[in-house]
Amino acid sequence: MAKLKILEFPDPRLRTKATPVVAVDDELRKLIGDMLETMYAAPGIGLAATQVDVHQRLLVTDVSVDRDDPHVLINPEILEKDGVIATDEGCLSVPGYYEEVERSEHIKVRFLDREGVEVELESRGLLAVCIQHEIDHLDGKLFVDYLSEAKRTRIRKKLEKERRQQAVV
Ligand code: GNR
Ligand code: NI
Repeated sequence: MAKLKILEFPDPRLRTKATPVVAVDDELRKLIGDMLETMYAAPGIGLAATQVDVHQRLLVTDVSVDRDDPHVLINPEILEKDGVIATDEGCLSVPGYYEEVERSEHIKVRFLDREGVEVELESRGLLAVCIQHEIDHLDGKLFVDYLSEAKRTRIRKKLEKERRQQAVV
């Protein structure tokens, strides 16, 4: 397995709309292993392929306290959503910033698992939030897009400045 590099806002590649996975094969399973390793090392509770510059509809998540309950969702589709939940969200592609975002509290999602078997999953709370956050990545959307333009610009400028300072060290 290998740890992958995570793209950071405002990298334009994060705005790519991912296309469906066409084959659940060993090459894809290698990518899944690398994404899980990258998510656990970060550490994060989810990671979308978009964040590692692979523009296919694939995400991984693990919201368990013990970090031993991974979910792999290939070509996810939200079938039903209801309720509202507000969560302080963070993102590995927007390091260091946490802001409240409202999403559906309960979702039903259909996807292929890592064996290519079609699965339906009902989730609520943090897992539902995380899956919605990751599907947004696959559509080129970031949690900062739900904030005011002023907040988004402030975050972008701070991250750009940090990156400039890293470049000269
Ligand atoms: O690690 C993460 N934490 C998190 C917290 C609240 C809502 C969503 C998330 S996802 C984030 C990892 C990430 O950036 N996934 O794309
Ligand atoms: Ni994210």
